[in-house]
Amino acid sequence: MADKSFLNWPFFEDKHRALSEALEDWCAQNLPVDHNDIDAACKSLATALGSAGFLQHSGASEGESLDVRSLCLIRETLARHDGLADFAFAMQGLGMGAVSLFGSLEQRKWLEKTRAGTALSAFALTEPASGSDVANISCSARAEGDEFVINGEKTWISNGGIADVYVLFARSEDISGARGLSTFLVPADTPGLAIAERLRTIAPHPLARMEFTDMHLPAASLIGQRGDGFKIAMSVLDVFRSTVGAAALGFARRALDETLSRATERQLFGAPLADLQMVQGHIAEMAVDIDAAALLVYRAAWTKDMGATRISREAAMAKLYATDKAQEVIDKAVQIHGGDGVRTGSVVESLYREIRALRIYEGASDVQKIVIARQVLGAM
Ligand code: COS
Repeated sequence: MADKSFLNWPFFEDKHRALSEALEDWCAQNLPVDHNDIDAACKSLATALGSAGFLQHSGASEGESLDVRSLCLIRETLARHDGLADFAFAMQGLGMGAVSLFGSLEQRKWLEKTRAGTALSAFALTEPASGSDVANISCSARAEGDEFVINGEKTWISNGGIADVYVLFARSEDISGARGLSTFLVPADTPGLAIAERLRTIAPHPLARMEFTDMHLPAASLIGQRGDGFKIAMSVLDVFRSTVGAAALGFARRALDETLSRATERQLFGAPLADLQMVQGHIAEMAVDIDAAALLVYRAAWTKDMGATRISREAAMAKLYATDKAQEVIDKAVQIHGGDGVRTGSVVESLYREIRALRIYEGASDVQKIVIARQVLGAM
């Protein structure tokens, strides 16, 4: 059973402890799911999380704000039980993040569906030539009368191919750099939108490369102001990067739980593994890394929930530290499991594959360092 003592930290309120308990019960009854057909699994996970009410936390209606501590707690808990469940929840939040933060009343109608689990959403930002360098986006949104005409490509789009609605970032202004981008809400059945390729990864999730050819969008598709696309993307990432750290934390906690069982049950040299000081050293380091990551994740979430407008530094620190340390924690778990640690289908083997992408998506570790350094230098 994972350590829950962190819930007594001053970052949390009773509603968070109640949420954690309810979700833990739900996970015990519903997870893990079969991963054979990941599209079907993600759809049914969204339906199940929606009907159980947990997806309500993935978005915010007009006048509400996202509770980042709840987002993080849910991701951490789901990730501890099943990475695909975490993914299904996370995408409803990230996909609709721009609508939660900046959407019009009409656009927010989609939120009712994504929060109920009856529609799936996706965040279409990355392009073949601009993953880390968002200001370099080249997908174009040409204004034509009261419409925008979209041409270009997006890649590594999570939920690509199964989403019902996409939030798309494209260049609407005739200027290069961050100020030329805008954000659009695009139903998946819009003519001109095509799923060009499904992408396979070491920990399979629904992912696609998409092409847009003369796709006409009404002006009402614009989320926020024209030219504000870069800032909208960064504001969404400020919220959701902490939650990536939370998912990493969930994976790391699971790796420690598995290690504790292994170390107490497995006999070596006539005694449990846990009697060996070198194993104890690993366990101590894993526990410290997990607590330090949790402090950074929930510090970032709490700071945002207390009303901070920008938490770039806190969110980047949380994501960088939690994902990098989770990788180390899981690697130690694999080592302590010996051959069973690399046996296909074992829990730690799947965690080992699952954690890797978190150090890349929503801003690679290297990008988080750039964000942190700029904030620290800027504060001088
Ligand atoms: N919230 C609001 N505004 C922000 C912001 C934030 N978090 N971050 C930057 N901005 C604003 C800046 O204040 C600046 O505004 P002004 O032009 O008014 O001064 C503008 O946006 C441009 O910012 P900056 O100069 O920092 O842009 P850069 O192109 O240098 O940004 C990084 C570089 C690397 C920080 C950025 O491109 C980034 O985060 N990349 C990673 C993206 C990512 O996560 N990709 C994965 C795809 S999603 S799976």
